[in-house]
Amino acid sequence: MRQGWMALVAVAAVGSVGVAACSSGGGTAAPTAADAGRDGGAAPRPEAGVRDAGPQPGSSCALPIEAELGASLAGASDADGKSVYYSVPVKAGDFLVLDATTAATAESGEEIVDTAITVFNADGSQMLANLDDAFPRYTTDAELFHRVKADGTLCVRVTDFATWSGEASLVAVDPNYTFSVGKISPAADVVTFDAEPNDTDAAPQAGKIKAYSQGNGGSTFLVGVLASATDVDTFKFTLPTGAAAISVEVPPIGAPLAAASSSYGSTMERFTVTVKKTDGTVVAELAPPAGNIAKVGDSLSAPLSPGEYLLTVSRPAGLAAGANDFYATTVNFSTTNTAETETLGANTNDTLATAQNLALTAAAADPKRKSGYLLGFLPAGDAADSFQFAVGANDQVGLSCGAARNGSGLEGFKAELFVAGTSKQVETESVLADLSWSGGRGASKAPVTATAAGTAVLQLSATGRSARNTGSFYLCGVHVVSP
Ligand SMILES: [Ca+2]
Ligand SMILES: [Ca+2]
Ligand SMILES: [Ca+2]
Ligand SMILES: [Ca+2]
Repeated sequence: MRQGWMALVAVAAVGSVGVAACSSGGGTAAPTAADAGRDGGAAPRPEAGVRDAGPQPGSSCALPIEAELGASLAGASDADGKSVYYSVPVKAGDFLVLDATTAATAESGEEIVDTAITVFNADGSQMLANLDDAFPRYTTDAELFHRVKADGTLCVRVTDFATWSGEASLVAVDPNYTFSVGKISPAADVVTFDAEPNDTDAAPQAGKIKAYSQGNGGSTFLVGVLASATDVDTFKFTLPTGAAAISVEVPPIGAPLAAASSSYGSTMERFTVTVKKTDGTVVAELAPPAGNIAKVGDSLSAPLSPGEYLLTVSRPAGLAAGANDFYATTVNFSTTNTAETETLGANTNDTLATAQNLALTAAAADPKRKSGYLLGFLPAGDAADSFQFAVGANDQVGLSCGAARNGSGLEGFKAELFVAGTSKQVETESVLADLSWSGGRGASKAPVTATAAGTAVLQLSATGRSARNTGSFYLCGVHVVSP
């Protein structure tokens, strides 16, 4: 669940960080000496107070619109390829949230500008952070988190996605956005802010959970810095009543800084996240693959029983400490998929003949698309789990399954689809890519087409279990699309 800029910068009550209703920024910045000569050499400057075709405030890092921390400023990508530049005074250690929000919803399309944000040093010569959409992606709006390395001024560019990615851009029907920049407040009720010492399981930092406004569970926005080569940050949470799972996003906090690539600008490419019981038993862990840190799954997602848990953020194995190893992520405590009916040790769904029925529900927007979601466990001794559902002739069966990629200790997790008793497709989960059978981007295999109406069975199994990570869970979504 998205926390929102205001919630992240606001302290609980009176004395909150001032969020300027109307900033002094727009239109008041004067041309600086630094940009003299850039706009036509010897041409005379316009008279003070006269605006002509010369550079407008916001047109470059040399001529930015001033934005104080806490400011929200109206802007627009109202010319093809237009970017607007803002200057922001900052201090070392400031943890910033930068938003460019629009009227976009999860359903809206290209009629509303798709915003993107890039953070530079003051003169624009060095990129410090770069981002298209938020992580996870809710809409096309940009939401970027960045920890400031040194006192000074940042230059922040807001532009549209096409310009950001180096493509030709056309003005959207609604080109308007609000650019906001603020300091994340450790006192905000949605924020759990790294406060040392929190290095041991014996003395963790208490994490905050803000209850959802609807439904069971809650969330926190977790931010911190691994300040030394040995720093780890451990937080303690109690699973909220009615919640049954934890999810921790693993955004591209430190992806290489480059055009058309999203990165918060941390010197740590990704982080390892470990969930333990308070007795030290690891129940879930998502650790970036050695040598392929950026290929880690994009979130840990694990079922939990009621109780207290320790969540540790640490530096991926083999990664040297950097100068600004910060992290920023959303942690959700929520409900999860319907669990298999097999109880541990009963092994009632191990074969095709004993497959459990999987209920598929038609999508409200598209009755030809039906989906079912499941949570299962493959503890030692459980040979396989099987789930059956009906398919029609020429139905396409896609799926998205995760075990180790979601933080489970299962190894060699395998998905195999049978139609009318015949194996049609099989795939073993790789630690480097999601197991996803679809026609979409990032698919590991294409969907399976049923040649005739019949019963399909999805069978899941594993070849091994981690000695460290006791999680034996997996999650699957099954999607059947009729012609
Ligand atoms: Ca720390
Ligand atoms: Ca620590
Ligand atoms: Ca099972
Ligand atoms: Ca089973």
